[in-house]
Amino acid sequence: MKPYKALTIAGSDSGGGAGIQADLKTFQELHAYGMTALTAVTAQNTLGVQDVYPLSAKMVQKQIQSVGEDIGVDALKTGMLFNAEIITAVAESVRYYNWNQLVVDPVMIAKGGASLLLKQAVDALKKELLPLAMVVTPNIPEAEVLTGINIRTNIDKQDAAKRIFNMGAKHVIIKGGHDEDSSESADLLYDGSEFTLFTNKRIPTNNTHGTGCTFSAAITAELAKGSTVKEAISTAKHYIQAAIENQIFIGQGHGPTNHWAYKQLVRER
Ligand code: PXL
Repeated sequence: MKPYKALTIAGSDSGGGAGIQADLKTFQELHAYGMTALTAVTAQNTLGVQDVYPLSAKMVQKQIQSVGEDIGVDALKTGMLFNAEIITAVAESVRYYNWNQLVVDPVMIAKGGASLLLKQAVDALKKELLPLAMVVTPNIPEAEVLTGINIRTNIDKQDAAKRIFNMGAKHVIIKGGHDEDSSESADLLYDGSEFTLFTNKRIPTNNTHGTGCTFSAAITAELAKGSTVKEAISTAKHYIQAAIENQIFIGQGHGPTNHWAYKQLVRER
């Protein structure tokens, strides 16, 4: 059997809950062969981000090249990109290899408030990377930064999704996890013609660190395996629900999700 191959271009979370660590765990659980191009190292645990050290754009590009020249990629995702130089290098590589199964998770700030994308880099993300994206996965605060819309109602959410679609991404999914007044977590997908809602019940828990990384990694793994975007999102929604519902307790702060829960549930079924 030929393995399906997924690449993540993202930062390292030493605590293991977010970033490339979350991506690799998710790829593995969903049976995609995982590869990485590291953009930055964070010294981090469940209490917060203690330090951030970005790699050079050149070194990011070389890692992508090493993977592209030898192994190949069925689908890829981006997470923490940190600065405009890295974004430009990534966009250049994606165009060079004609990789169109690209999931962009527009990571901006960590839960504790640490910046994972410099303010000056938001424009580069919009202009250079979103036009290459098959799927972009903003949460509500990220969708607000991308569009300048203050998202309060469902209509605002739809307007923001349309606005981001017009930046060039083929599918926009605005995640509902930050809508804490709701008893549900409803993710709104827009594909340029229709809206689709992916809804699950909200779980009261503090252990949600790396949720966005994990969700976008699951979409990427499923795209690598040949799923349609809607199928990939549906599986990713189940994967992240299992990871939040079956919580594990790691560290003293904001803990990670449970990456093995989905497979465990499937096995027990
Ligand atoms: O969840 C966003 C994210 C992405 N990448 C890295 C992170 C975080 C959040 O903390 O640390 C490396």
